[in-house]
Amino acid sequence: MHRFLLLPLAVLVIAACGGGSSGSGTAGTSAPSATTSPTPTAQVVTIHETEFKLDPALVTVKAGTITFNLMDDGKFPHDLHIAPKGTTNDVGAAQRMTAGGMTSFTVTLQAGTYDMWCAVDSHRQQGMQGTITVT
Ligand SMILES: [Cu+2]
Repeated sequence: MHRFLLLPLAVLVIAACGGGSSGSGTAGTSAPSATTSPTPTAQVVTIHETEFKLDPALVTVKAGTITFNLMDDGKFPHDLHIAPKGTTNDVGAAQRMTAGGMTSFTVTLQAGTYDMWCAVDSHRQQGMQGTITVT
């Protein structure tokens, strides 16, 4: 009965050097300017917002970079959000406008169907929503 147990001592020295990786915060950089494929034409979509609808409510564009020009033709503040259909995962959003104001934002969309809506108060439920079809 010669139990001979060797217990190798594994000494793990974990040198944790702090700092270094500072996680970049939320989205903020909206300039993926490294695309080499030439964009044929810059697409611009103008949407008029009133109480309570988007005009036009149906937009069709080609995949790529699209600039949305928004005009608040109503009496209330309005904005615009874009997300893949059925979700609220914004891929683009505009600042809130005041009555009579305008704003614009640029978004890159892949082929698919997207919802767009005004996120002010319950404007979406009141009709300020539409569909973007990207081909
Ligand atoms: Cu609105």
